[in-house]
Amino acid sequence: MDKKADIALIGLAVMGQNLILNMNDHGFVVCAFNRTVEKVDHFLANEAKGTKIIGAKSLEDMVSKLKKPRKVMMLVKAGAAVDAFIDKLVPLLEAGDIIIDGGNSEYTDSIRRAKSLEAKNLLFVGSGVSGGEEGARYGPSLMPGGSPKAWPHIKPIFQGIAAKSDGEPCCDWVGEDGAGHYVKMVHNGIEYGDMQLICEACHIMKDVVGMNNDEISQVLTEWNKGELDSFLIEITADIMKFRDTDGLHLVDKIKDAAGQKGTGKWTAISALDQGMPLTLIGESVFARCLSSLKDERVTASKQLKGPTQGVVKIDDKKKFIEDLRQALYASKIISYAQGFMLMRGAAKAYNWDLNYGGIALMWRGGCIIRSAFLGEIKKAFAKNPKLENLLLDDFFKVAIHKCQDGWRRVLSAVVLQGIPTPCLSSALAFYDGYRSERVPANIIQAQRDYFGAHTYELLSEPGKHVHTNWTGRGGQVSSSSYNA
Ligand code: 2AM
Repeated sequence: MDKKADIALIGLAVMGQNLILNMNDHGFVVCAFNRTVEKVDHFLANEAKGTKIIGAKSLEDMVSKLKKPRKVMMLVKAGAAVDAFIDKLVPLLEAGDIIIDGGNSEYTDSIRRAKSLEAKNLLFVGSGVSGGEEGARYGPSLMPGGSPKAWPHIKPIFQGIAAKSDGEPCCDWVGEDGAGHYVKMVHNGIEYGDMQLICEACHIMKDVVGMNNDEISQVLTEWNKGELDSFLIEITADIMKFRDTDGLHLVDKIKDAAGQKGTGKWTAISALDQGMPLTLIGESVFARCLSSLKDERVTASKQLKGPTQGVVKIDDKKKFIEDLRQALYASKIISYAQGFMLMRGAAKAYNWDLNYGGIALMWRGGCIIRSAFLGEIKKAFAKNPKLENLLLDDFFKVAIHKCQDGWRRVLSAVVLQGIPTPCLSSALAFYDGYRSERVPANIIQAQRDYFGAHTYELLSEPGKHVHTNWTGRGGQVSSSSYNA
């Protein structure tokens, strides 16, 4: 048996196994390995039976079975396990060989690993992989970044196994060092936002319009035929109508305390670090935090009153549902505009040359946020690769103009009725802030100068920083030598 493998894959949990089977389906010979080596034989004798997949008994054995330059992909637990395998692999590899981390690693780790491996003449790829187990098996969205020299060697495998959208692979080179994992992180943040927006829309249908779960499911199914066509709307339509064995809706029996694994939080942290107003994703993370304070909410619900004027009357239910659809669509536009603002900021901070249209295409299929909408984002960046903000693209400008009146009507109703809509509301606040030539930050500057002599800049004298003695008589402006 001296058949050499095209790639090795370490990590035989479900994601790893499914990626191997997917690669095999596309004609690549894969060598499988796992820390617990018995799992290799089990995999070969069961899931991989009758395929061209080969196995290895040790890392040395695995490396000896690979074509050069060797490509070793890891799908192991993020963190120490990745570093442990890298440390063991380095002495076994030669200059130009490629180590790929397909796990859910933090982008800062990928930046560090790329730099350290490149210093050893090895190539590193940190790749986002999205689409869950099903995606891994039949077509994930792949977001590889790292050492650019690795890309031509892994491109046929990655683009071969990735999901396709209109015949194009949902996989392209993202950028240097940690760019792939960064973009995957933003994908997950956007996923948090999309999920929370849909929850808010369902909440409004239930408590403002008074609809039951089956009616909500029907509306979502309708929405899924138009601008909002997406995987998350589709599965939520299924969830809302799903009945338990006793005939009751299962969703109503689930505890309203959302879990999280951290990628939404990382996205928000990165936004704060960069000073980017990623308000919608931030609110979606906080909404999960608030939901998980279940006991506190139960106590508070018995003591804190809502609005006194009672339930808002909806005269034209059909019109209100259309307003709600527009509110959801407009908020989604804001969320993606903010997500791309964040990536633009990161590209500047980390020196990445990100291909924004390519990123939209990578997310167009295969992953959790896949949607028709991403096709429009792809088009916007194809028209203008230097587009500064999605909101300034003609398509999205017209769309948000068309939606905004309905969006405002819905939010007026939910505010009057006391329904929490952190994402729908923060999206509108962002829109109104972003389109404002003048915001009240001049008062903040005055306050900062008043209590801390932080100085301010006069509109009439750009670049000049001045301080005023606000408590002194006359309050005259005096020049200052310090730059705040
Ligand atoms: P195992 O089967 O030997 O547990 C997902 O958990 C994958 O990551 C599995 O393949 C698992 O290997 C691997 N993994 C988890 N923790 C690890 C560690 N500390 N070192 C190496 N592999 C690890």
